[in-house]
Amino acid sequence: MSELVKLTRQDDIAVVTIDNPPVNALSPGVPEGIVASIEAANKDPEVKAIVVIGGGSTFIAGADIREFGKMTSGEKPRIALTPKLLAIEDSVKPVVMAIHGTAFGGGLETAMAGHYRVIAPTAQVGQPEVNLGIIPGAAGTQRLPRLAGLAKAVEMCAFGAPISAKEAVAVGIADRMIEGDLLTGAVAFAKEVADKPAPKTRERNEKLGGVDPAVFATARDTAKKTKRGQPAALAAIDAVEAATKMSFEEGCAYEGKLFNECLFSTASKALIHAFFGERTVAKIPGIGKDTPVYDIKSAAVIGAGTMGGGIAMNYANAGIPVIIKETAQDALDRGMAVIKKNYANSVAKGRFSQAVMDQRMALITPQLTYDGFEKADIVVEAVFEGMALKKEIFGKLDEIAKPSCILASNTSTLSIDEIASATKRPEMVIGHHFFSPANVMRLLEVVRGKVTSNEVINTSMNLGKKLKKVAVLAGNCRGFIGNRMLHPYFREAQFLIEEGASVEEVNKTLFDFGWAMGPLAVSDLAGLDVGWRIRKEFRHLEKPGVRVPLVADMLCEHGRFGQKVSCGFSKYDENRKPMPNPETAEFAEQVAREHGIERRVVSKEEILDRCMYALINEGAKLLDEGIALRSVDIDIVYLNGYGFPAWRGGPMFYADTVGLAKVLARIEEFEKRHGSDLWSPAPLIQKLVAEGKTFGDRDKAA
Ligand code: T1G
Repeated sequence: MSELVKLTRQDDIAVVTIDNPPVNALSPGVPEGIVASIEAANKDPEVKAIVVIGGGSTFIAGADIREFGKMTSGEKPRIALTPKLLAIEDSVKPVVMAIHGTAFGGGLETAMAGHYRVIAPTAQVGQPEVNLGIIPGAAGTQRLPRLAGLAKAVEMCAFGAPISAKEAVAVGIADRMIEGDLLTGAVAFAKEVADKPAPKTRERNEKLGGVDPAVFATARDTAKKTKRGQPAALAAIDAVEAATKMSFEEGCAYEGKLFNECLFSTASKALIHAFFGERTVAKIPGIGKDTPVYDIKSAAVIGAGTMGGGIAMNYANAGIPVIIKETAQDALDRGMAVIKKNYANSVAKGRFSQAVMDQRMALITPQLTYDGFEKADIVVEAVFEGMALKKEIFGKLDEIAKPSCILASNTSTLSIDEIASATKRPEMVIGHHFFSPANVMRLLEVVRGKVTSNEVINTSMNLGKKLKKVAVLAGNCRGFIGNRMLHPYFREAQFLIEEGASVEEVNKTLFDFGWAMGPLAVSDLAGLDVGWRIRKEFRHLEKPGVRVPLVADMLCEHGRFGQKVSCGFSKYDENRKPMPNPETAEFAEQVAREHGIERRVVSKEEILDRCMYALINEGAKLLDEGIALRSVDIDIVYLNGYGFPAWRGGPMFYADTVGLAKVLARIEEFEKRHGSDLWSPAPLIQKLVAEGKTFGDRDKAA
């Protein structure tokens, strides 16, 4: 019997316990151990029925995702799970699957191969494979519709969201909810069914008939809109639909074919990179589980503007009482009104109840004074992007906050070290850069200053998880990781319109690539005046004689600040639908005329490469400087903060898929044409190309 699966007995019930921490993944040895245990139980005359349960905090969370890389690299052949699940289903003695925590992917498929399923009230079940760019590969698309019906199966397999225990019972996946101890309840249930026939899910076809074909058509339309660039969602719909047309065996073979096609797709490799990336970024070299963390039980936010309000909501959502301070009553009222409206929208959409909203609102204390700040475990400053104001505030906090209070700034560009210099405790100062809307966007850029302590960094990374954010550690430089890389990306987008591309061509090219929005559309949404103000603040840092984009400044000088005034690079109608803005084209032609820039037809390929390679090149410089720890950190920043398509894996992963040699050659071409002040290749790219390595290889070696 494998170490990963244990077989015990409770009276005449065999208990098979999976013990493969942390999530009981179906690693090699686990499926084999389950089948061997069930076979042994069937041979034991004293055994009447069998319970399968997960050890630790969860049932099976799926196949072992780490094995996929070995399969796609040819290191290991794919070991099909389906035959093992058939062996479970063919058990003569009834098999009861006892589910707690999560039964995801291969975990739910294993549960459905059992004859009965009982479930703990807080458990979740799901087929989240599409989030990894694949589809269920162990008959999930064939057994799930037989238990839950076709519509529910399509929804779960094509869109990947888990369902609650209550819903699992309601739709027929689970047979009973077990309140109290799950094993006790499962053994009692097994005794009840011991003498009953063991119903095989694969033979339960009653829910496969009479389905409205619109179920599949509607799902395909939704998938085309919401799962752009991700073929797995459509493949999952095809596989579930096959259950209505093919036998179980034929359906499984068809599912297997689609599974393989998806598994070897770049989209799947990218999404699996993102899955593990989100876990890797939490690991900071030199800061381990033994590094102390401060206990954050209360918070205070300075500024009730768009960012301050969203940040306060994150704390309230996590159950942490939070003060929100403003300088004027009207500003405070406006901020609180936005918070209230945001919560009311969530209640209206059924995300949570009015009672939950009231609880969260009650945790937010609006005020105009610093009263209570002396008790706060963390203060987050979210005021206007001006160094003088921030230093004044941190100087004040230095006087009133308790010694163990973490002093965080939500600045998106300013130096954390300079802000910290306004205090006598710079080791307690750190950047907590949230992304707008802060209560929605998952990314939290945690910016360490030169002397920020490991305890403060570790606390911030853990706090990120508590606030349901993906925290990524960045070094202190202008724009940290995300905004620093965005600068050359936006620069090239603007240069391209000066050289002859239209705003629409630039936006569409990057949108088609997969970005949520094109660069000039993002600038219009964020407000051109934000960048204009920062450019004016840093004008003195610009190197004389080096080309800078000029159209945005001209638009701002004419008050064309973007969507908020219905006019920026593009014009916007009352429904915010973009239309060409002739002024932008005029300003671009004027800039070209005045600066001797040749106007020409610019290819889609050049638009994409100029924008993407500018981003990637800057990313490589960040890695060289240690501002970003790993290339995957950069990828996770862009996937969770900048609308970069997850199925492309992130800018650095994308560069590896293109091939660094090709990327370098193109950068060198641009350097020749546009000069090394703008396009000097990052030494890291040159080094990796010389060594025949990738960014991924560098991460593995880190
Ligand atoms: N395989 C391998 N490692 C896994 C894993 C998995 N399925 N799930 C989690 N881990 C690792 C993770 O990398 C981390 O490692 C640690 O476990 C804790 O995870 C045949 C083909 C279950 C909700 O997609 O959604 O089945 O960083 O930090 O926040 O049809 O993990 O500590 O080294 O996320 O408590 C389908 C994936 C697979 C579920 C727990 N299953 N996992 O969340 O912990 S495909 C999934 C999760 C499949 C079949 C197909 C979450 C979780 P480390 P964690 P958590």
